[in-house]
This record gives sequence, structure tokens and C-alpha cells, in this order.
Amino acid sequence: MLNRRRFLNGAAVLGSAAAAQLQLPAWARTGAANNMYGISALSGTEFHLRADRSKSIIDGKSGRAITINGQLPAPLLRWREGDDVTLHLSNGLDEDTSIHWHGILLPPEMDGVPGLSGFAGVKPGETFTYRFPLKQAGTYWYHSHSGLQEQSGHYGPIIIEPKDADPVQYDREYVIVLSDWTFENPNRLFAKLKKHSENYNFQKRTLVDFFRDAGNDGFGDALSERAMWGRMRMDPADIADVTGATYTYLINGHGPGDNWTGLFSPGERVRLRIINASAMTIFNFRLPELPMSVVQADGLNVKPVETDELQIGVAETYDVIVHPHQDKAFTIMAESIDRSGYARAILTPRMGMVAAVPPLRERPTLTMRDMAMSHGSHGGGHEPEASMHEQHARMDHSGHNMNTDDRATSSSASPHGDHNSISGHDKHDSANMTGGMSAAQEHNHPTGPGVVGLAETPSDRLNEPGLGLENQPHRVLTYADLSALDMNPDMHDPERELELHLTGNMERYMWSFDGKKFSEVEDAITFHEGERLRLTLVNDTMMSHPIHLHGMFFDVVKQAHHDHTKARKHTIIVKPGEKLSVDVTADAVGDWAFHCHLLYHMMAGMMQVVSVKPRAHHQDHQMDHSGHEMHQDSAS
Ligand SMILES: [Cu+2]
Repeated sequence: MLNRRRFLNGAAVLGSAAAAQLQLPAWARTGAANNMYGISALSGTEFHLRADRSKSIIDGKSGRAITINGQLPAPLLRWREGDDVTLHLSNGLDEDTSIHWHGILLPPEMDGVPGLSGFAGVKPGETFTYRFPLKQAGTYWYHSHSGLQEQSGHYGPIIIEPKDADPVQYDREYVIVLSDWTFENPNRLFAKLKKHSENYNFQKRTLVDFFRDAGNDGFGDALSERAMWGRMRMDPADIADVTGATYTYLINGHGPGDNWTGLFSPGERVRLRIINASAMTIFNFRLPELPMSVVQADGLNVKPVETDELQIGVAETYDVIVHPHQDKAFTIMAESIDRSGYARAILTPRMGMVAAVPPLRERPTLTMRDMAMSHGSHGGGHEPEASMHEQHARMDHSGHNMNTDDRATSSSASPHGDHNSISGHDKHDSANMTGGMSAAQEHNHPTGPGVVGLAETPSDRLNEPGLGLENQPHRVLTYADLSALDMNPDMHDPERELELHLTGNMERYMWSFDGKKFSEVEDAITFHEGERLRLTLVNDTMMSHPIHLHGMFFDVVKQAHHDHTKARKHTIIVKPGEKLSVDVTADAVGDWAFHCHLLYHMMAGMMQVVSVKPRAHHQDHQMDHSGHEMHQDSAS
């Protein structure tokens, strides 16, 4: 298979994507377990992976990619639940590299984040060997956690076959790896993002001006949101900060021009294992004319739910079943969240058939809810408070920050850093000591140059489909639609709550938790072994952030209490202005990365370390309050 793939690559390198396409029917027939074109599979328990710089052809144009075993995406790894796997990663690059096994539950030193848990990364010319047991099944993926390598192609899919019968019935399966490719050097792109943000001044000043006007003149109800945003001349970068202007969106390494092709026989149940391996792109995924039954999210089975479209955040995975009966071809459409471009592929009974590609829909606009502001309540609330207001208006730039001002002054919040120096930890203690969540919230108003906005009225948006998908003529999946197929392994109520704010300053391209960039954070967020805690995330920014915790799944909390089939995920999109909660069982001692999975947001500082501290082993593991008390002791 590897040789075959090399041959295909060779054909493409000769300059003819069509030549590669011509190989498809034969290739597709030779695939046994995995009948797929574009990503070859490796299976077994021992794997040799080598990272290199390779020439790669994207839509007929030559680029420099980081590949694994010469491939982009990296090879599909097929594992079996219950096996111990050994993976040798050799570094053929001229810089350090790494592989993080996304969503895989494993010992922390095998998690592959350089600088954490004793893993130092893999130096050029060296080989690192990963070894771990497989305690789960499902669809996952792997990628570099070094620098911006993920943007250059260093990612690949993983399928772990369940050791017991698979509850999902299907006749054929395809991995659908979504990604965003740029011919630009990612380091330059990142530098440009920081620089570009200066240009933001002008645009955002108009927003500030608008709110000043609104403060003076009253916030006319007649003014529609759309007109308002139009007047503020929003940049598409407010939806996605890297767009189709530089990106070519890929499915299994193929641009829209290549049109990756999957075959099916009418009547078959086809399982699509969708993985968003992008650096920065959230996708809206659909097959026009074909309903999808969602059967898995982030590798874990969910109660099947039928839908027509879903929004998939960076690093999330969804498995869906489609059941095409007709002898016709269907487009697989992955539109970027800002509608600046798309990836597409085709599911077809045979080669040579075509399927229409739907036009890109209108670019979505942000709403008042995205800004976490309630409508109409701002009329008199924004009378300029003299110089402080002015100062912030100059420093910040979104109307949003007006709220910050008000909040900061009215609650007389102290400068950031005093009570937020150890994010979460302190807050939670005060919450416990005073016996309520309100204290935690009272203390949790991140401010400072890294914070532009503050969600004034953050809302529960779990039952909303995702930015820009609000008013579709068809069904769109929401997180509230997801329930675990199996009972949750831990049904305890959380013992404590920890609230974290997602914060940012777009103009300076600073992204952070609780207003502190990773480089400024002095201590880890502490979890205690065995405790059950509720992590509440409040998005104070106007962007959607896919937030990922390493080492542990979290259970998505719906409003209904005592739900023992909460969907369990490794990554969750937090919408603009949203407040959502997940419950975590801290069962994995060690240091784990916790970050936004938008690559440049993570690099800009939206990352922290969660440290699960071992606790002395009393026998009272079952007692809910023991962790609690220990925690207070250790913190005081
Ligand atoms: Cu982010």
C-alpha cells in the first residue's frame, strides 16, 4: 500500500493530478478493509513513522509540506482496542518535532507535548519511541505539537477497532480528513496575523464610535442588528482570522480541484469518519440531498441522531452514516465557517459521474448574542465615564469593551493578576470557602491589555447549531442533540466548579485564558486525582474557540440535571458570548495541555497546563468530600 501510494505521489509530482485520478478505480478495488484513495493505512502493533519535508502537490500546484512517510495527510493508523502499540517517530526535519495522539487516553509522558511530563520533543536525526496500551475504540487523529508544523501537513487519522462488536452497522467506510493548506510559510502567516492586527485599528474604531453614538443618542430599537454590523464595517476576519484568501481547503489531502473520490454501491450504508485536522478552520459539513446519521463524536459512540448539516470544530471528529440508494453521485461539502472557501469531494457509484457543488452561502454576520449583549438595554448605560472610558476606547476597540469598562468600574475589580494569578485554583477556593458559585464569578473578571471584551450576559448556546447556521432550511446538529450511547463511566455530581474565561485582544493578536497569555502564567490549573469537577467556560471574545483538554474526556453538561448519558468529548467549540460547562473526572495524574485548538490562538497564548496532582491514598475514594477538603488544605 505504501508503495502504491508512493507511486500515486510520483504520478502527481509529474504534474498531472489527472494521472493520479486515473489510478483510482483499480486502487479503490484493491483496498480491502479500507477502501480509500489518498490515505494509505498502516496496521498492526508496531509502526515506523518518519517526519520529512517533502514536495507536495495541492490542486496541481507544488508546495513544501511536512509529511509522515512521505504522505500528506500522514498514514492512517489502524489499531485494535486492547493492544499495546509501539510507534517509532524518526525526525528527518531540521527542527524538533513531536506527535500528539489526539483524544487517546495514555500515560502523560506518551502524550507528545514538548516540555510537558518529561517529553522534550524529538531532535533532528533522532528517533523517539512511544508505547501505550489502547483502552478505547473509535476515530481519532494525530498531529505535531511542535511550532506550526500542523499547518504544514503533520497530521493523520487513527481508527481503533473495538474489541467487542461495533454497535454501528456499515458496509463501507471512508476517513474524511479536513484540513487547511497554505502555500505561504506558516511562520510568515503568523507574523502577518500579528502585523495585520494593526490594520484593525481603523475598523474597530468605527465600532467604538458607533457605541459612543449609541450611548449619546440612544440605542434605537429600529436599528436592526444587521444594519448595525454593516455600519461597523466588520471584517470577515471577525469570523475566521485566516481565510480562503490564503487557504486551500483539503479533503484527504486533495483540494477542490482534485475532487477526492469515494465509491459506493447504491443501498450501502457508508460510514464517514470525519476528522477536522485543520490548523484554523471550523467547517460546516454536509452532503446536500443526503441525510447523515451521527453515530460517534470525538471517538465515542452517541445515540444515533439524524441531521443534514453539522459544524465541526478544529480537532473534533464525527462519524456519520449515509445511506445513498440512488445510482447517482453526491457532493461532500465542507464550507469554511466564514464562507471564504470550501473543501469538497464526491461519493459516487462509479468514476466519471459528477455532482453539483452548491454555491457558498452568504457570509454570516455576528449578532448581539455573539457579543453577549442583551438587546436594547444599553441606551443610557454607556454614557461616557470621562477619561477612563476614553482610555479604554483607545486601547480596546470593540464595542464590547465598553461593557468591560462598566463592569470593571462598577464591581471595582482589581487589576488582573491579583486574584487571578493562578487561574482557576484561587477562584475555586474562594468559591468553596464562601460556599457558592457567585463568589467565583464575582472574582472572575479578567481585565488588562489581553482582554478586549467581557461577555456581559453570556448565554447557554448548547442548543444552537453554531455561528452562521442559525437559519438554515434544513436540520443542523447541535451539541444538545448529542447523548452518549453508553452510560457515563462517572455519574457523580461535581464537587467543585472552576470557571475560566476565554479572552482575547484581536488587535494585538493576543489570545488567552482569564486574560493571561501562556507565557505569563506562573502555575498550572490544579486538579486533584479522583475528584469530579465542573469546568465552566465563558467566551468573552467574538470568535468560536474549539477548546481541547489532553488526557481526559469531559462530559458535556446539558441543562437537565442527572443526565447519565452526557456526550463525552475531547474538544468542544465555545461559541462567542457562550457560557458552557463540562464535567471532568480527574483520573489521569500528570501534566496535561489545555488549549484552544486554533493553532495560532494556541501559539498566541490561549493555552494552559492542567496538573492532576496525585493524592494520598486513603481508602475513602468514594467519599465525595474528601477531595474537597484536601484541596482547601493544600491551597491555604
Ligand atoms: Cu481560539
